[in-house]
Amino acid sequence: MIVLKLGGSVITDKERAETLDGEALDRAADAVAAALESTSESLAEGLVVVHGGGSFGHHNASEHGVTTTAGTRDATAVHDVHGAMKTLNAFVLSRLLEREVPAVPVHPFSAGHRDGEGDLQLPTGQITTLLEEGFVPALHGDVIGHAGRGATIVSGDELVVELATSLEADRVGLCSTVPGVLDADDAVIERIDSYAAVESVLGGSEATDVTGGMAAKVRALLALEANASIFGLDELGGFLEGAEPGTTIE
Ligand code: IP8
Repeated sequence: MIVLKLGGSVITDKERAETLDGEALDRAADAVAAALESTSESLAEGLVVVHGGGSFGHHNASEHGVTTTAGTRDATAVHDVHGAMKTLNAFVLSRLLEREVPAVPVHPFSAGHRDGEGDLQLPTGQITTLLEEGFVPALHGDVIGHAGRGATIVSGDELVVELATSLEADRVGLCSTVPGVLDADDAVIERIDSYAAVESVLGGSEATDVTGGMAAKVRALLALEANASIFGLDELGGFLEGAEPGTTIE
């Protein structure tokens, strides 16, 4: 099965709070619908969609001072962040449903938590059941209960890594605003099999913040069993049909 992340910056207008990039979301939904219709082999065991926040969720989180590590015990803050992400999730679901993609919501806030070590605990029984029953579960970056800290943020990238591991994904795709991981000359690096090989272009080892940029993504994806691809929206259809566009992280 495939775990696909739609980057928040791809499907929203990052310049304006809580504004969708409707055209980009339509293109993404078209690609997903077409790939499911073509009964592509790599989708035979199903598809899980995860999306980020973009102009939804992030500004609410920063207004309330909530990050992946700084928690809140203010219920209003939780409602604000979760509410914004549910609004975006509803947009994503409706665009998929319009194209007869059987997408259904799974909200991380209600599905998981962080333990006292800060590690994400995300039971996946409901997701595997939904997959087996032919649905396309759609998760999103969210606020989540955090033992000892109230509630913190879980990013879409973190969910992708967790789901790819627990669901034993065959392939992982990150649809991004860039066509892949870029080298110093802005050319797409086709394959990455070790962090050391790309450290000079991606930055030093401090760059481990889970929501922070390409360096953190690459490090997390290198740790996965499955190959992961980072590519732009133009390549989403190809990826879902089995191609390895953009950068492949082995
Ligand atoms: O955009 C975080 O998800 P991301 C969403 O994947 C928030 O980092 C801030 C609730």
